[in-house]
Amino acid sequence: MTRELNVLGACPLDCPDTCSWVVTVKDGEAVRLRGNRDHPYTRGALCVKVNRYLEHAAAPDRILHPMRRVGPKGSGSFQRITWDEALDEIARRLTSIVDEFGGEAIWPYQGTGTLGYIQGETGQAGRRLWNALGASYHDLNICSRAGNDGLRHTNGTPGGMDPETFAQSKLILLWGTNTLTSGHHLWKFIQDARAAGAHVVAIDPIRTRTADQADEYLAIRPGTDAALALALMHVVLDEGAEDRDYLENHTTGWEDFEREIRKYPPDVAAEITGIPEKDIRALGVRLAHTRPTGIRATMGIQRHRGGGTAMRTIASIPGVTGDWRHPGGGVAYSTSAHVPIQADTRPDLLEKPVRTLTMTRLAEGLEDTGDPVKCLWVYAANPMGSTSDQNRIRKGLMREDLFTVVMEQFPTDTVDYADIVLPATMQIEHTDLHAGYGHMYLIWNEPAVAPPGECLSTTETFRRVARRLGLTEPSLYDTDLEIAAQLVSGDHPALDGITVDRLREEGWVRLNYPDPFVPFTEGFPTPSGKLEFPPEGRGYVAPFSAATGGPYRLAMITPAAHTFLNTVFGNNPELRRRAGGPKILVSEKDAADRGLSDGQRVRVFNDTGEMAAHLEVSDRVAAGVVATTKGHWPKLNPDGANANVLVGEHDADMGRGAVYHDNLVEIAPLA
Ligand SMILES: Nc1nc2c(c(=O)[nH]1)N[C@H]1C(S)=C(S)[C@@H](COP(=O)(O)OP(=O)(O)OC[C@H]3O[C@@H](n4cnc5c(=O)[nH]c(N)nc54)[C@H](O)[C@@H]3O)O[C@H]1N2
Ligand SMILES: Nc1nc2c(c(=O)[nH]1)N[C@H]1C(S)=C(S)[C@@H](COP(=O)(O)OP(=O)(O)OC[C@H]3O[C@@H](n4cnc5c(=O)[nH]c(N)nc54)[C@H](O)[C@@H]3O)O[C@H]1N2
Ligand code: SF4
Ligand SMILES: [Mo]
Repeated sequence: MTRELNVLGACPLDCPDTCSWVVTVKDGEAVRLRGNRDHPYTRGALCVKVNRYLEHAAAPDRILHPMRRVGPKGSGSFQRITWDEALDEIARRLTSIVDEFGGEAIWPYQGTGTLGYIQGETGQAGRRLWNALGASYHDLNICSRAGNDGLRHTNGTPGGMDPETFAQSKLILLWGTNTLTSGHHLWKFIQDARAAGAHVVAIDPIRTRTADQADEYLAIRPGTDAALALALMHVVLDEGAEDRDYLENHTTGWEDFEREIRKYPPDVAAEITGIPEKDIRALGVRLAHTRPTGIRATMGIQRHRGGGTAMRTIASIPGVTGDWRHPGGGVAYSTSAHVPIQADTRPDLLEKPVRTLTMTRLAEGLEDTGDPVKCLWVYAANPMGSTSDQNRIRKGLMREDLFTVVMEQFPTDTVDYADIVLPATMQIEHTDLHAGYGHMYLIWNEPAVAPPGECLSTTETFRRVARRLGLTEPSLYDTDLEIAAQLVSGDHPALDGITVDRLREEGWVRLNYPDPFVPFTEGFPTPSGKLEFPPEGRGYVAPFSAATGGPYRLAMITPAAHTFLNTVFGNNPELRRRAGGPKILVSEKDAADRGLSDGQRVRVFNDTGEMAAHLEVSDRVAAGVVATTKGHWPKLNPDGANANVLVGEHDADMGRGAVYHDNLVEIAPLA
């Protein structure tokens, strides 16, 4: 008799919704995957991508064995080797690099392939080993850092609204966020709000599928959101609708900031943002008189030169309107900061302080000859597909003296440059603990099936590397369940009663916060304990794309693709088919000005690089703006490039965030 077994798990991907999922296992095989109907945020649905996760885990191109490169770097020619051979070579190379150049010559380049606390990003998996070796720190700033820092200036934390409380909002601003693509579970709460009369506004340079569903759409010029925010607050003041009591008792810096707001009346903001003055005024009036207003602003907004400032200024709005008083009011960027879990990465194992290398600056880091990186250890990352300035990264990865190890599930572009490839488990095959960055739950991931081939989890791989290096520090050998217990052992009240046993039993647990959760009722975690407005002169930073007079005149944005999750699923045949190859959306005017027509093959180019794409003439973008998406695998495109070939390695104003949506390009027919 065969029996079906349902195993509860979590989607590991870098998506705010962190779904609770149910894997049905029959005869040791995962036969069905669905969203958990009992979970209040997942509500039974996964998404168009992860519905294919089991197919993906069983895909014929899955990496199942350790491999050693045999061809030149970049060729993708490998020979299968045993784990013993791989570990021997790794131990030999790491030891000689540490002896000759010091531990800091190792760059542990961890990405967002999994957000797990045990295997992934949130727990900085592997960092204990790196500390024991004295490796450089890796600043994982690629995704949301500029916005986090901007919010920290204003609120003392990136944490804000519980997204579930949008159900209680009366005005919802979907600001630089494509909800139906990049975290669609929020939509049900928005629908609940709408059923109760809420008005929904999308603010985006692209008329996205989310904008199509909104009550109102404002086409904003990329990178100019702070100017819009200031003008909206200007109208709130014109209406005399500012919350005087809130300003007085819960904020600091108002006098200064009020002067800043006065510099951005709607007509000035209209010039900057490209949004008609009357629309800015109308939304300002609506904002002035609608409580609670909930602002969903996510990471798209901060992938610009002024990205940190944009979030800092947008976060000032509820300080003026007093929206933080109400459930359904305020700003929701990420809930991560509400999760009181801190992995113990054992910094005490470092013999001396070490440098920090910055994820968004990989090209530069590989070029630096002063204190060179000699080992690049890539895990859960695909920098050849996802990181800025692809051409220079490629050059860096070609360096013969660079020892590159890649732990991967699939033969990505980055794998092609590895000296040693280590086969990695997928989520149904390993243990992990997750929290969403768009909800307030912890979710347990119990392994459902045995790993295929010789795949190992991140933790097990690092345990084996440590053993082969002869390291004796006991904490390097903690089991996954021991790590899990450490993670939830904190004494923060939000963890009261949450144990590993309970997580394994129930699959998910809401953090112990009041429900509905209204943050900042007890003050803000800023130095003053109050919401801190930006100083005068610091309300708005113009984007790189506002520069005029140069040879490149089109502002290019490259947001999330509907069918990929970053570069994950970029090799799935059906999702690739649905996405089509790289496309570039261009307004009718810009196409006509360049003599280009719909469907034509074009080259998109600037001084950083060049990418081939299909041109789509579209009324979804305004003149001066062009849009493509992230996620395509460069090597699966005929020209071996994706949009990051056009993204310069420039810093946003805060946290050295990447400027994926702030590059100027030109377009010409493909010869
Ligand atoms: N399907 C899918 N879902 C994903 C991802 C994916 O690749 N695919 N990626 C995941 C990851 S890693 C993250 S970090 C999250 C974040 O995802 P989001 O926060 O949604 O980030 P983006 O997709 O970069 O941009 C969101 C929207 O912002 C718009 N935008 C760009 N520039 C500006 C601007 O200057 N102003 C305004 N107002 N809007 C602007 C874009 O056009 C886009 O519609 O999504 C996650 N979810
Ligand atoms: N043009 C453009 N580029 C962007 C963005 C953009 O908006 N525009 N967004 C940026 C953002 S928000 C982010 S977060 C980054 C993401 O950039 P990265 O962190 O590099 O993420 P991915 O490209 O998805 O690559 C993750 C890899 O990890 C692998 N993986 C998944 N799970 C595991 C695991 O458990 N173990 C191991 N060893 N490997 C695993 C997957 O197979 C995949 O190849 O991309 C950025 N790149
Ligand atoms: S990618 Fe997001 S929406 Fe899709 S299953 Fe994972 S957490 Fe859910
Ligand atoms: Mo991200």
